Amino acid sequence: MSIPRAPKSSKNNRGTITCDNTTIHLLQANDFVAESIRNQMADNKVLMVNITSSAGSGKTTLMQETVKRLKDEIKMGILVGDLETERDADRIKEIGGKALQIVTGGVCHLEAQMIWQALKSFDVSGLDVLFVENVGNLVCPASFDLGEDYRVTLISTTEGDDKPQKYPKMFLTSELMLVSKADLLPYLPFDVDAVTKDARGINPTIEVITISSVSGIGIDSWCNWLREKIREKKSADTLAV
Ligand SMILES: Nc1nc2c(ncn2[C@@H]2O[C@H](COP(=O)(O)OP(=O)(O)OP(=O)(O)O)[C@@H](O)[C@H]2O)c(=O)[nH]1
Ligand SMILES: [Mg+2]
Repeated sequence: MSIPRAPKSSKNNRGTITCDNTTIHLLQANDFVAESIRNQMADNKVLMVNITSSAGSGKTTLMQETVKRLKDEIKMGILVGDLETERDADRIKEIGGKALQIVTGGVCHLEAQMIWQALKSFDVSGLDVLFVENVGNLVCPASFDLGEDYRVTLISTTEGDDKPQKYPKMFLTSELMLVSKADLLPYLPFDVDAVTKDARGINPTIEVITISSVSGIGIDSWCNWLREKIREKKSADTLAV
């Protein structure tokens, strides 16, 4: 008896984007919804931060650490995207965070309409910041505006310091690069200065903070970055009124 083989093509009917023209139309539709989300966040004075990285770079662990440190000071909500399972949202909820999982059913990135749908059952009023943990992948999430104020990309010491040049769009479209798992630097051939130079060669204004959710290196700087952006968002909204 022959064992059924998994389909190799990604041209299936689940929303995967492979055709050039379709991609252009889809991105236009995405941007339209993203703008509506941006307006909703402005109305609610909520800072929105899209967290991206390769799979396993430490996004959820950073979210857990951020909740632990700031939950008494900053009101946070976290939408988490994954192809399957509720595991990341469960990890955040276990330590008292407000989280909702978006299961994409095989789609390798979050799209604005997924956020729009999630927001129907996730109340953002009263929040200071809405984080979106994107699907772990440095390629397609770079093309989808979710309506965020800032895009923050993690690059972990375990994945190699060559990623900015290999996946330039993600670093071009991010305002902050977090070099994660810095506790492992003594054991790995990872050059923070070189990765910073490469990222700034692509995006001269990208900010860089080196962090470890395990040892706590740089987490104060990350929290201060967040505090500053929340403050700026609230005062910008006030000025606009
Ligand atoms: N040494 C070390 N390990 C870490 C650090 N942060 C996360 N990890 C580990 O890295 C692994 C992946 O961490 P996650 O936080 O699940 O990564 P993620 O980016 O959310 O993964 P996906 O959602 O699957 O893309 C886990 O085993 C974590 O314990 C860190 O700062 N240092
Ligand atoms: Mg995760």
